[in-house]
Amino acid sequence: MSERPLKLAVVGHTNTGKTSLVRTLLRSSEFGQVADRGGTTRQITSSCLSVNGEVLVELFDSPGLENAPELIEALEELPGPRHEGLERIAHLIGDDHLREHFDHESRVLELMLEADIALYVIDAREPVLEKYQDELDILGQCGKPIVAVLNFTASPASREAQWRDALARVRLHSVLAFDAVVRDPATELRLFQKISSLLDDFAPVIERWLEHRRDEEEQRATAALATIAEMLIDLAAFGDTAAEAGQDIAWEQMQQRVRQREQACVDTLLDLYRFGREDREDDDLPTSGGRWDDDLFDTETLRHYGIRTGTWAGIGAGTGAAVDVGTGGLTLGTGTLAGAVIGTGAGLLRSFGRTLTARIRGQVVLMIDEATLRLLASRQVELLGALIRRGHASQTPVRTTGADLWDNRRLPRILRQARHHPEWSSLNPGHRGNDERRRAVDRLSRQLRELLETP
Ligand SMILES: Nc1nc2c(ncn2[C@@H]2O[C@H](COP(=O)(O)OP(=O)(O)O)[C@@H](O)[C@H]2O)c(=O)[nH]1
Ligand SMILES: [Mg+2]
Repeated sequence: MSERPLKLAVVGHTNTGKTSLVRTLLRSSEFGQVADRGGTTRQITSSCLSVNGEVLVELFDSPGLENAPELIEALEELPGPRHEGLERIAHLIGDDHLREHFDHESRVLELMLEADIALYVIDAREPVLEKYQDELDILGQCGKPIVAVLNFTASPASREAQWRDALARVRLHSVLAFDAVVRDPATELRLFQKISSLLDDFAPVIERWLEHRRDEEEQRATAALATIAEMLIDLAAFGDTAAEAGQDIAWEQMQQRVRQREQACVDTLLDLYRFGREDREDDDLPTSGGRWDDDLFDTETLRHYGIRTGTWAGIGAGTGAAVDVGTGGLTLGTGTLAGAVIGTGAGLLRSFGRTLTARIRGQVVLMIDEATLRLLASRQVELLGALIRRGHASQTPVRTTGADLWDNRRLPRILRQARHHPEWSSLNPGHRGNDERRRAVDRLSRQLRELLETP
């Protein structure tokens, strides 16, 4: 059994996705530089997979091997029997002149001698050229177990079969297709299982790491679902009162607070999944710079999500609901009426009435309508689903497919109940973070989890 961390070297040709793979394993888009052109990674850079401060795995990212054909010639010219590959490599590393000439390569070879195992990353779209076979030959001489990682296998140009065949010919049978930009827990598990099968001594270390990762993912998802549930409860229970004449301004201000509340939720989700703020511009997450391009209060946005908006007497959705406090009647005409309240207007009034000091005729209660709540829930749960599956090397935007989370069926009971509990919303003045609210958040979280898990 090994008492020290596993040293894992990531090697391969330039631009095959080595740094991307490390990012995905680390769950960090902050590691190294990823670029379309070659030679971005010039030095060996290391980082750790640790549990409670204890390092379990050391990851080493390396510069690409660029000059394998010449290197193999140089190795062959060195003195000594032909099968003594390891000695020749040690010789090359120790020779100042050769070292200087094969700068990148000798660093990689040194790393190979130090590491316990190497991941050889392949761009599967590339034909199996001789230079790659030379690379494999040299790496093979280092005497360390190697797992071949076929990247870009999702591409139509992938030549996965040819690569598998070529790898088998050099007796490399540990091969795995692993798209570095997609986070697929099952493939990641298989990768570690392969490593474990090649290194018995490190099996317990790897098992501990996998267990930690499972727990971490579970906790993260729980926290993320609670974040969404809290936002939804906050907004379902959010209400304001205004004089009828001033309701447009009041509604404008409310919309602003709703947008901010949603943005806070997006920020928390991105932080939880460690997509750094500075990366958002590049990552285009979930739209530009972590902001939704579509406005919450736009009917087009609702339509994109397949949320029916035409059910309320032809009044535009994405508006607030207005209930006349004095009469309990609904006010029409200014466009601030929405559906959810029609059925529950009287109840709403009662609950809000309690919080009102002045029951003046002509006063209205404004709330977020049901269509907007659906939209908020749908896009946050969709964002979460995308973040869970997103690799940290991903450079493309998250695309929302746009589907109402509840399929246009009724909102969950707990959200409808929240409408009558203004004290549950942290946006309302009389907010109390009581047990009832906590239970409501828990219940909604569980329901959201079911929706997240059913594809
Ligand atoms: N579509 C796709 N692009 C990838 C994948 N892995 C890496 N890339 C892209 O390929 C380029 C090179 O990746 P990088 O990690 O810098 O390669 P390295 O030179 O081997 O470290 C970057 O533009 C990455 O965004 C992948 O699995 N799928
Ligand atoms: Mg790199």
